[in-house]
Amino acid sequence: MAMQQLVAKLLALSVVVLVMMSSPIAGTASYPSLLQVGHYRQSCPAAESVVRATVEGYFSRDPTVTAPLLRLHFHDCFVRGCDGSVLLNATAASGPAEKDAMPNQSLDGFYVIDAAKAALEFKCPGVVSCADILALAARDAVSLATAGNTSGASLWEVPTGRRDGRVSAAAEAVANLPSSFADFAKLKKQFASKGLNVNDLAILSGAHAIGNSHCASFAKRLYNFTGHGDADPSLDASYAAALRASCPPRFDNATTVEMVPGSSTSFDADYYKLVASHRGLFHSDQALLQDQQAGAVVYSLLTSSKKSFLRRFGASMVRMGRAGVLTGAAGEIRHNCALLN
Ligand code: HEM
Ligand SMILES: *[C@@H]1O[C@H](CO)[C@@H](O)[C@H](O)[C@H]1NC(C)=O
Ligand SMILES: *[C@@H]1O[C@H](CO)[C@@H](O)[C@H](O)[C@H]1NC(C)=O
Ligand SMILES: *[C@@H]1O[C@H](CO)[C@@H](O)[C@H](O)[C@H]1NC(C)=O
Ligand SMILES: *[C@@H]1O[C@H](CO)[C@@H](O)[C@H](O)[C@H]1NC(C)=O
Ligand SMILES: CC(=O)N[C@H]1CO[C@H](CO)[C@@H](O)[C@@H]1O
Repeated sequence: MAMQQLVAKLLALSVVVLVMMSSPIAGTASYPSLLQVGHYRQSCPAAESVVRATVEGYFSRDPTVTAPLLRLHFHDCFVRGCDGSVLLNATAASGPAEKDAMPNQSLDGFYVIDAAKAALEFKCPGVVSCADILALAARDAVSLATAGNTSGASLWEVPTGRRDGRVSAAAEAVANLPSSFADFAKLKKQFASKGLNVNDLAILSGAHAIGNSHCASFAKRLYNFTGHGDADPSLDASYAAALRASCPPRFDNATTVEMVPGSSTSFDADYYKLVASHRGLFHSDQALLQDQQAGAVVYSLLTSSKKSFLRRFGASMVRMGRAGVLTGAAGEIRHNCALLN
């Protein structure tokens, strides 16, 4: 009898210990992980393959689709957490939405998310969140853009289970999205506020290996950096001259340049070669060299394998994807990513 009581007590105690171990510890900087890989395994087994097939369909016709999809997830996560708020349209009641804000001027790829959502609403209505579709589409698009990875393998696993937010405000996008003219200290602070460290900042900046930029995002560096008709001293002089040729003083608003000349649709670590040679397109890219730790990441990526860069990029993307997520009963699962239910 006494033995049985002891066993029962020990069992009860171990349950308590297990519960304590699995609950997030207050006061640590780590974010509670309520997302999990395979969240839709029971509720919508086709969720990931539908997103993948949708992205593949667009990618096979136009490989430039990767960059906007990757950037959309970033802009989603940095404003109110990864809650799909970047996808919401403004309404008379809400006022201007995130996508109406200046930093969002050049966002694209919404049609891919909408297509994936429509396919998923057909298969499993009301189950898969827009926020998760953004995270999955970013992963799939980057995987497809990895030259030499035609096997179609996914580069990293995406924890899912995000729910969609019900608020989207232009002013919050302006306040939370980093400026391309920011210095290191400001970038570090903005990333830290999303639970991301200096390593994440340096690795995620590698997203600028793909895509394009409008002249307006860096023209000040070429002509009037400090307001005295000067160029940004952190920009290589001959590269500045080449950029001035693409973006003359009265540039056309629609003109874009490749982030990485000649390689803007292939995802690799070439971006770091540019930064190391003072040819990062934005002041914020070049600002990585203002910090010893971030600079060390830049230099380490000049010699490390592409495989190792991709592994590190995936790990930082997973951390970014946890920022401020809504889970459990919070938020909703939108039926149309642009509209509240
Ligand atoms: C470190 C702070 C960052 C700043 C200041 C920044 C700023 C910018 C700016 C100004 C553009 C060009 C927009 C335009 O003029 O068309 C751009 C493009 C882009 N950004 Fe960033 N970004 C940052 C971090 C990131 C991160 C973390 C990601 C993703 C993980 C990302 C992904 C992209 C992509 C893929 C493009 C190209 C978009 C396209 O071609 O459509 N950026 N970024
Ligand atoms: C959201 O806004 C965009 C751009 O104005 C528009 O093309 C789209 O049809 C809108 N979506 C919905 C569901 O109203
Ligand atoms: C292709 O993707 C797999 C992950 O599924 C990765 O292990 C491999 O290194 C990638 N290949 C290249 C060349 O990047
Ligand atoms: C350069 O910047 C200064 C200060 O912001 C501004 O007054 C001046 O008009 C600018 N010059 C040009 C050519 O844009
Ligand atoms: C370019 O954009 C600026 C700022 O948004 C605007 O004031 C200007 O009218 C635009 N120029 C053209 C030619 O569209
Ligand atoms: C994609 C999108 O909605 N872009 C908008 C970003 O904000 C500017 C205004 O600052 C709008 O003109 C764009 O339509």
